[in-house]
Amino acid sequence: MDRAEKTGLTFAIILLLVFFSLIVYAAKGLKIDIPTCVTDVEPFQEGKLIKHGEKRYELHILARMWFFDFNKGATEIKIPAGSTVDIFVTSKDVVHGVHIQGTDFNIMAIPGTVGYMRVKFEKPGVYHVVCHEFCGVGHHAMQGKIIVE
Ligand SMILES: [Cu+2]
Repeated sequence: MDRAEKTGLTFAIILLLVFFSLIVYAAKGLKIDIPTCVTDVEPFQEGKLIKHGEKRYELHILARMWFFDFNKGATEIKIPAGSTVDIFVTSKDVVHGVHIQGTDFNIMAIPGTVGYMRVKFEKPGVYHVVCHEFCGVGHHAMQGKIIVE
């Protein structure tokens, strides 16, 4: 190994350590949440909004051709500002995507699996939910609303 190789290798290792430190900093320091696929929750067949307490909710979004079922067939829900919502996502038929505009929530809805992410809705307003995976002729109309009051 000559000097140039050693320098290159050292530089590459330092760069890896810097990148790894930045990932740890983003996760722990900035508390950036990464969406996950959960394995201990069975895929559900119906959308459901469950209230667990003051400003604490659990939302099961069922994506299907071609709408989002947020709560027993409803395509929009209302929650108070400042609510923390544990959001689970699955699909009844084909692959869909669920993006809640104005948040970091952006998860694929895959049949047979459940995606999860926690979102805190601080600001009042209408949060539009759109499908971001082409899922057929009704894809463009696939949308819902989360109304934060
Ligand atoms: Cu779609």
